[in-house]
Amino acid sequence: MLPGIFKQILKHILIFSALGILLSSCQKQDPGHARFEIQTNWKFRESGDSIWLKATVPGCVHTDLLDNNKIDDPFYRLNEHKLQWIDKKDWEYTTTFELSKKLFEREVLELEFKGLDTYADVYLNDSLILQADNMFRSYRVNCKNIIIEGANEIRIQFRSPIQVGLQKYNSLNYIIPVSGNDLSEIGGLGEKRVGVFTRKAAYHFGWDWGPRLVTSGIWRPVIFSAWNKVKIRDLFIQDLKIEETNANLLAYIELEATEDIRVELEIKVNSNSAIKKTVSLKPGYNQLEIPFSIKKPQLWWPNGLGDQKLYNITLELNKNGHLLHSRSLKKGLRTIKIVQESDSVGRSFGFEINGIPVFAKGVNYIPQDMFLPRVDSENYKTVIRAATDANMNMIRVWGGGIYENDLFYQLCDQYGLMVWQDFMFACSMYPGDDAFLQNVKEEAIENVKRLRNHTSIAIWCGNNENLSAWKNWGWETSVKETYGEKIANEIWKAYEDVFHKILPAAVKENDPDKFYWASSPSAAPGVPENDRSGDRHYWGVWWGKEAFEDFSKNIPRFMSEFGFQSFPALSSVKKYSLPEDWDITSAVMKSHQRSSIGNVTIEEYLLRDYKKPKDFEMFLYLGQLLQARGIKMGIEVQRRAMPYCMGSLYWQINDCWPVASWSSIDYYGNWKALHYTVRDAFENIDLSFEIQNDSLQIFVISDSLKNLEAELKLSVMDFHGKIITEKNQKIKLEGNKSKVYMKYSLENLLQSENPRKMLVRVILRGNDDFLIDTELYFFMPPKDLDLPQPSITVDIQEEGNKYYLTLTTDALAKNLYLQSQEEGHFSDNYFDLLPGEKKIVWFTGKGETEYLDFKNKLKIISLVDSY
Ligand code: BMA
Repeated sequence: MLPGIFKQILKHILIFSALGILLSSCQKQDPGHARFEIQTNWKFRESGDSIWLKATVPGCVHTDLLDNNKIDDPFYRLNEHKLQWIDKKDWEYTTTFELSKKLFEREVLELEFKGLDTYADVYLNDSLILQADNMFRSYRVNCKNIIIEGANEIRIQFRSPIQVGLQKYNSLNYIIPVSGNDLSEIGGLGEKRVGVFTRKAAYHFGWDWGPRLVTSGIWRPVIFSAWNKVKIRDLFIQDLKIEETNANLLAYIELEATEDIRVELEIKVNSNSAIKKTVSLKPGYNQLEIPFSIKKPQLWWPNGLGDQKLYNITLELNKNGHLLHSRSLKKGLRTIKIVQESDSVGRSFGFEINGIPVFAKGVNYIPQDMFLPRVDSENYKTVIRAATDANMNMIRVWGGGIYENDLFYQLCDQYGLMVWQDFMFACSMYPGDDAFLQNVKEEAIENVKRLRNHTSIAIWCGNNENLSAWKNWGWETSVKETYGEKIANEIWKAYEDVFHKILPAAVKENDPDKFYWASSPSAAPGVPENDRSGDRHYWGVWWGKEAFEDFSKNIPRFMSEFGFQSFPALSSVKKYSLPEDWDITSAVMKSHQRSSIGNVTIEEYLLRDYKKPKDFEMFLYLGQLLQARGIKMGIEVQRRAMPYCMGSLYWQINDCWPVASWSSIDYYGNWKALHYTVRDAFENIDLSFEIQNDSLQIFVISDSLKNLEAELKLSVMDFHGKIITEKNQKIKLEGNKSKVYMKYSLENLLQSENPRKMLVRVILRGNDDFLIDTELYFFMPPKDLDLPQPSITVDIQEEGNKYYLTLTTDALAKNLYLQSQEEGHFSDNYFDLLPGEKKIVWFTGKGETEYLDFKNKLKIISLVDSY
């Protein structure tokens, strides 16, 4: 990521020019409507201070303090711990903006606060116009009577979410159970976990991959609008029936008018008129339902199964040939169904798109930064592209973060990533008083309405692990023991009110075709997880210290979480630490590790499969290989088990600060070994091995919808490429299926050779000789392999901002690891290279790189160099 200050400048330039385009197009088209973002002249101070400092809006207190050199980088070394005073204070933001006579004379003048974090009293020209208390909601205020022509002042007072939380915490005569992810001790609050009282991103209070940095601020834009006559408040396109010949759609339109008015309404699809009619509007809110259709629709498919066709749909309101207001959106056409069928075991759980059962391949997603406003469009593109580049078709927006920005979902629509969308509740029980429930209801309705047009939204889910915590982690029992049945019932009632009433109603009323699932994981609403029905989070690997091989004993109907940690590579570790910190027991490394069992667990698993690394850098390298090895096993076990299991979402794709975590991409956007491995494990047609009764079973898992004529070629060879045995077989590869196509006893394959020195290579080719996949099997875990020291050669060609590397070796180079001193991305890394093979990898630099510099500083090692 760019350093904060540069990013802010760049962002302003971009937003400014985007705004310019927006305003000029608005002026041409909708002369009655004007809209601008109030972005300039913002100042902030701690409440009561006399000095105002320059502020960035959207932004937050921590980044403003950082930009004013009042604090050090919160992510560096142990700085987080020194910054805990910030969340105990109240903060104030202010700006002035000019209103021209022309705008002032419009009939309706409004201010919209897209995101206030969190307890905010908003004053316009010294009048209190809003009291906000939910970061996930936006607030619109009609300010016609308060706003003036000329200079106007906005002032926003943010109350400390910690102080408000403490008041709420202390006012209850029992403690609401909350997981230890709320890092109250770091915040100096001891056991008082106050995060649940505030509708604010839970991860701000700490998580087992995140720091505790409870910020405040204006995190999304402040918009001023002035308009006359009529405004489109909402447009929702509901699918009525999508068939090959026709898509029947229904436009739900919400309009606000200032007078009795007849307008000509037109819906256009890709600029062509789909329907036109004249409607009469009354002053105030008007709701219309207008059916229309698209002939011979081109369908939208998830990544890997087809194109992501999106239609531009525009609603225009005209009067006597003049455009009054318009709104556009992009929409894909597809059917989506969650299939839950009872069978001899339990009840299935899987997604069906356009009538086809689709195995969900994907990942869990957390917010990309502790300080949300600095996540820019490049960061969004990087993470969504990384997901689809790794052959994923689903991403889960996890409930301890935020309902993401529109851009996130636009990219998911565009790239074919289905979204499993949690509501923002995680690992806690919550208050159930009327004000809290009402707040949640408004939040749910607003976010469902904001996101429902996105083709990518595949499922709404009430919460993350709240049900498991209550029923399976002993919370219900301990509340009953401590406070009695009555309090336990009260807490459970709050659960039922939110997850079994308010949220499903918000989905049913506003996004009626979408499926609502009360909790992830669960077997059914109110029924905790198991392997027979519903979705599951399996944490026996990692938390239970179970072997990676145990993934095969824990196959659910849909795996929505499982994971294993690693550290980022040394180049990333260097950015937040000093050489003296490079030891997993150092204070800095322990602080950038938030899992209570963290570093020792990595070490313990590592020594099960790998030899002891010779130094810290090699520990980081092996740790990444270990993570990749484990998660690959999990993914492949789950894919092989289709259609019993119909989804595999590992935990987690990204980080919100530099840390050791379960992520496959580190905070700086660098792929760990896991992300490269996931790309292979999620391939549409994937070779996969399973040992059963001392036999090697060769599966091909195909997500392709077509059957194929193909050929399997198996070779047993030593690490110098000498082939011992070869077996070929022509196969009819069945589409959308996982099946064993070859099976040999290990004895038969090995003959009497030494298993430490042998491997099996299987190649899958299409009939036209087209290479589909290659997979290697080793008879022993990496620590027991008798690896030769390979001599690796590399030829480097420069082309534009890329370097093409051609790699060869004289003996097996296991987990060949390319490192550049320059920031950039290798197209492949951590792969096994066999003698006789030629591997081409390209490096795309983030900045300018000199050829000689790149060449001289390129470092290549392999597993044998790590101990
Ligand atoms: C699951 C997630 C997160 C957590 C992760 C790793 O419980 O839902 O809450 O970070 O496991 O422990």
